[in-house]
Amino acid sequence: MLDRQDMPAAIRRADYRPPTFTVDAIRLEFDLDPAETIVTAELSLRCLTETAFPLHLDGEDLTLLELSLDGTALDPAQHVDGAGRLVLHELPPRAVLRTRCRIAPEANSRLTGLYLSNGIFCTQCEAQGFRRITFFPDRPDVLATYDVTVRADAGSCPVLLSNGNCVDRQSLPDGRHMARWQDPFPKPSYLFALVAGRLDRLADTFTTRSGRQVDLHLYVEPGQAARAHCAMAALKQSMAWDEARFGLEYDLDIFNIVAVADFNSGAMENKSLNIFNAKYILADEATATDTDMELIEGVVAHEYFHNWTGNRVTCRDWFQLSLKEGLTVFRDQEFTADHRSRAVKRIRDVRTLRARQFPEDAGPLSHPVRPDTYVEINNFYTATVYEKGAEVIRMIHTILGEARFQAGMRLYLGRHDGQAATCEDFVAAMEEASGCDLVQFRRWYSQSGTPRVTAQWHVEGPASGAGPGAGGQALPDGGCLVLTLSQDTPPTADQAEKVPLDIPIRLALLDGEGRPIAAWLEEAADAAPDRSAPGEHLLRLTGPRQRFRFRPAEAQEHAPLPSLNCGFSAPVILHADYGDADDAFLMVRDPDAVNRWEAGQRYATRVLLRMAAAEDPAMAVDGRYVDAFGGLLRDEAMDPSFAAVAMVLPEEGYLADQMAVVDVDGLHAAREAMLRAIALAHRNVLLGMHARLQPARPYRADADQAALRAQRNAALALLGLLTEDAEVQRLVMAHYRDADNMTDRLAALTVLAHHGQEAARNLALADFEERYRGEALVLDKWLAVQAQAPRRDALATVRRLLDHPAFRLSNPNRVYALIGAFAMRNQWRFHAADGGGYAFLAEQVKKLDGLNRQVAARMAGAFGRWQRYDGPRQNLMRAALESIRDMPGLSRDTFEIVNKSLEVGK
Ligand code: B3K
Ligand code: ZN
Repeated sequence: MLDRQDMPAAIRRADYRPPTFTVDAIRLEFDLDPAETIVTAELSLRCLTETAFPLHLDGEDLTLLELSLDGTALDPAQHVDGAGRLVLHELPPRAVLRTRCRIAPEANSRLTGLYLSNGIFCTQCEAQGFRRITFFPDRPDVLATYDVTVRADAGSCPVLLSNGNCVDRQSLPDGRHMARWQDPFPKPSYLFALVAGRLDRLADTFTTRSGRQVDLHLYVEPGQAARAHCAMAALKQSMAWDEARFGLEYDLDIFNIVAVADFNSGAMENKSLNIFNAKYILADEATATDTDMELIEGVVAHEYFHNWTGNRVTCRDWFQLSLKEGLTVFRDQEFTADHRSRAVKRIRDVRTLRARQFPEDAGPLSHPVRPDTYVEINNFYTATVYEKGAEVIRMIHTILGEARFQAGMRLYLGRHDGQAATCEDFVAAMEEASGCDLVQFRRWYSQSGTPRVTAQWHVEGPASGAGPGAGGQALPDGGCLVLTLSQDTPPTADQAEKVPLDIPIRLALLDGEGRPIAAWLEEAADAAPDRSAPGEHLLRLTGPRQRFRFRPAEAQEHAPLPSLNCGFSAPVILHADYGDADDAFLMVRDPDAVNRWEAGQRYATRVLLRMAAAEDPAMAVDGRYVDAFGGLLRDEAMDPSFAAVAMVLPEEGYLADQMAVVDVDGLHAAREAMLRAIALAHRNVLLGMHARLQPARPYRADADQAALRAQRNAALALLGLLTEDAEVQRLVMAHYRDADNMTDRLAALTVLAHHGQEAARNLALADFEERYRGEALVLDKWLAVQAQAPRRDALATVRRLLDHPAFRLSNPNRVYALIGAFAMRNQWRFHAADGGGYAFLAEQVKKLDGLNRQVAARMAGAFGRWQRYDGPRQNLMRAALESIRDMPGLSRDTFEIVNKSLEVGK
């Protein structure tokens, strides 16, 4: 166990100080070799202060071979401190520092700094990887120009890449060669990149609206170029969209993307040399699903959009991470919404937010969008910084409207181009350009936790005063609907006191047919109606409790039903006065598609929680819900992509979040029973849907065909529950066998692996394994399907698969596919009462920590919700967490996650 004094120290936002030295330019030379790479760096240093400070340069796992200052050699041993930093005491106002270091890329299993992936040299420097390459002030507010020379063996590394433009390329003696790259844009060290290896290239060009021709090069492992077309198309689409919607053009003549097999996250936006996890580049119909392709489009767009939001304007310090990440997620969400179904994209994002961010905010790792403190910054690439950060930007967009938001963007980017900025700089620009007051709104950046908004409404007649709830009685001429909204944010692990936020709530009042009625808001000062669709209102809830009085233009036969938080305009938990009948109505009639989906989810959640609480959930199926679901299924006019999401019941993890103490087995039994009841009751409708929605052949990846496949596969997933129905089971097998694309094949494999009879299940799993032997990314799907199976033997299967040749603990994708899918997406088995799942995860986290601490820390996060379970499970999880915390030599990354999880239990 760590002694108190050895505990890693927390870094605080309040302690930020500007740098005392900056680096105007850096020249780097790499002599690449897997075991011993030599890195020579020449830093043009400039002192930024009047008083003399010692210079501290970050360094980690570097062997300093030579050191000189303005041409005078210094003794390396005298200048490296116990923490691995390079320290120089007396420096002139300007100086040139030269270092020569040795590093070992092939020994770098942490996948940060310079490392090897399948023999390809590549880098990952965000957040603090550059210090593992050379000594440098490795902080984002030091911006330098980079001049990089790469020398390597020409046979094993024919491709040599770095940021910016290639200015020289030459052969060298001994079978080596070199390339020199210069990046004219000053950048922080985290955006540096280098790639060298044997790679195939897919080339294309894009002409910007001002006529600049940009060479687009996509590099992949040999033989994979045919699978890069989807990513290339996405890149060109992103470049065009950023010009059209944000007026932002690309700024260099070349844009490179490299896909590598070993990568901790999804991708990295290094200036003009994006490096990607191959999972987010390689796709064709035979190996990738429609969802994979949509994800690829989104990630390619996200990294490209960083060129302005992140690279041209970067972050002052890592506490400002959401400045680039929240904003860029918002931009990529809008890109997808503009190209596919806006409503379905929004629904997916809401689902992700609820599945990942709300629990984070309610658990031991809760932190604001702009955190105040961290131990290891890599633990803060979180759903809060990314997804909630994007929600904060979206709310600004909702309040300002598109035109004023874009004016704010122009001001922000124009004012801070080439600088390292803060979240405050962003909000100030938005406020200034729009004239909107965002003073209270800023609290979204500093306050953690998910606000709860409670809504109540009643009708008031012209003379009679308050009437009963809006339960069907008429709303006479001169009457009004009174809506009361209140907010509160429960205390979180990191913050006890909460204050009211500025919450934008879009809403409409619906008549008995589900049509928005025209009404005006009496306290108009609270409204900002210019952004609203006809019949829609935008309220700003700023106090703990506010009343809004709506006067309809005409008398109404029925009291209007409010459709609240349309489009999920604010990331809050809504408690409203809806009953089953209201939701049954809204789930088919609400004109706001997000709220139509929401009503269905809310209804299902209520029903499933009631069932879980029953003695035998299977006997407690609510027939009215099953009927309402049938109404959805029979609506053939419904957009298939919407139908596909509406046909999915809330996940067990989400249902668990709604319970005071999670009932693992009750929830699982309730959900399975409901799925089966729906399948049984609507078998023939589902079969008809499956037959009707077969997309025309040949396969096309486009959104229209993808939507048909999605709905058809949603029908298949329900039918798959009917294990005793021979006709249905034959259909599932045929669906698997006849699939001409991965979307359909994987959908059928999932049904068979999760619910199929033993023989069919084994047959399909063996066929899939054989068919995709050697296709690592495809076999990840095979691993994940088995890890997520709602089967009693899931853990035994996962343990067995650890020894399968397709699995490798050193590759993050494999770990996420097998261990991550089990711990995070199989609630029923991970939380099995015997604690086997917990012991397994603790074991794996301990093994991973020595290999790749970022991945280990991420896996340890699965214990984060431990306090929400019953006593025996809590004890088992606490013991697992303690066993990790007490492991000698535990990394700071994993320590922070585990320690915070345990602290909150005290
Ligand atoms: N900025 C990178 C994430 C880096 C993760 C470092 N642990 C990718 C992205 O968000 O675009
Ligand atoms: Zn990003």
